[in-house]
Amino acid sequence: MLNRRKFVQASFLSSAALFFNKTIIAAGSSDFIKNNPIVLSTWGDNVKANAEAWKILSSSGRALDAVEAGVQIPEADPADQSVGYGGLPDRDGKVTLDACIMDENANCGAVMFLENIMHPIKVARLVMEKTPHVQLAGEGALQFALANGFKKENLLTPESEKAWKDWLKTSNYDPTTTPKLLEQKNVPGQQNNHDTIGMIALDAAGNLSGACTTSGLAFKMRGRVGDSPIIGAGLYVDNEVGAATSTGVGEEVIRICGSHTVVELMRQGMSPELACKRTVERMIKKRGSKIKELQVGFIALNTKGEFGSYALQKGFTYAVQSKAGVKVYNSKSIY
Ligand code: SD4
Repeated sequence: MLNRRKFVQASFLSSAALFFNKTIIAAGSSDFIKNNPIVLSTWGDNVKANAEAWKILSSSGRALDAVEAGVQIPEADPADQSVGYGGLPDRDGKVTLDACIMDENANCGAVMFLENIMHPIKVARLVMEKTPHVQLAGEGALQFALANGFKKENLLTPESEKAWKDWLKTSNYDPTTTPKLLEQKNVPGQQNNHDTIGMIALDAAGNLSGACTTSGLAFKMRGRVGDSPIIGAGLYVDNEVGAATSTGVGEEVIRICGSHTVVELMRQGMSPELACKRTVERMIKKRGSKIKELQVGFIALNTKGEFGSYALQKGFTYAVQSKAGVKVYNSKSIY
């Protein structure tokens, strides 16, 4: 039987839930409001990817299926020159892809330095589900994909080939020239670029998952692998705490196990935004002026559906979709 106090508490929670369009989850003796389902992705342009994930999340589907489906939108989009088909190539003119996926039970899979496969995230999921391993790289990853029915495709679009040929004129490799930074610096011709997608989601059942996929830094050395396919660096999920993912110069994220660090700071009680901020501050503490010109951004989500972000530089945006609707946020930043 509900006593009056509990009843008043319960009716407040119901009306608050109606008002905020959120779900009440009974958690033992105390009730709390849980903002689920919800999905967020690095970069505002990825509202389209979130919308794909939302189709699954809003019909009580699994976060794992949602993130896998969502990130395939930029993977297949030739206009997105940072992910999948149409991605800017390495300095030898080859598009090489990195991706990883992680579920609520710490199952995870990744592919890196993979060529000619449109949807590396699907291969990463198969690595997770069909092999005893977590990561497959290069030729081995390609063989595994082909053995599982994937078809080889040319991922270098005429636009990306032209960008590479333009770059060859100077061959000046500078990791600060990621598309978003060029956009911030108003370099002509780069305004419509998107960036690596990291997507994290909490489903109606209260489970978290994440996916991250990229063509990596443009004109990188052949064989270079960034943070995006590395569990703990570009993505981390712990169903007891939360999930985090990153974008930007992967070398800097790897050095501090970025996404894992964000999750561990949330475990200590920090909000998602504060955990991202402390992680970015740690990078600065370790690297100081060496990273002053670089961009790195983190987004994070906890088990209650609270979310936040932080970046090194201005200009990092992220997209969120929940029952409350679709929104793009400008991240706070250090510089
Ligand atoms: C990488 N983190 O390969 C990726 C690239 C990226 O914005 O996110 N660019 O290092």
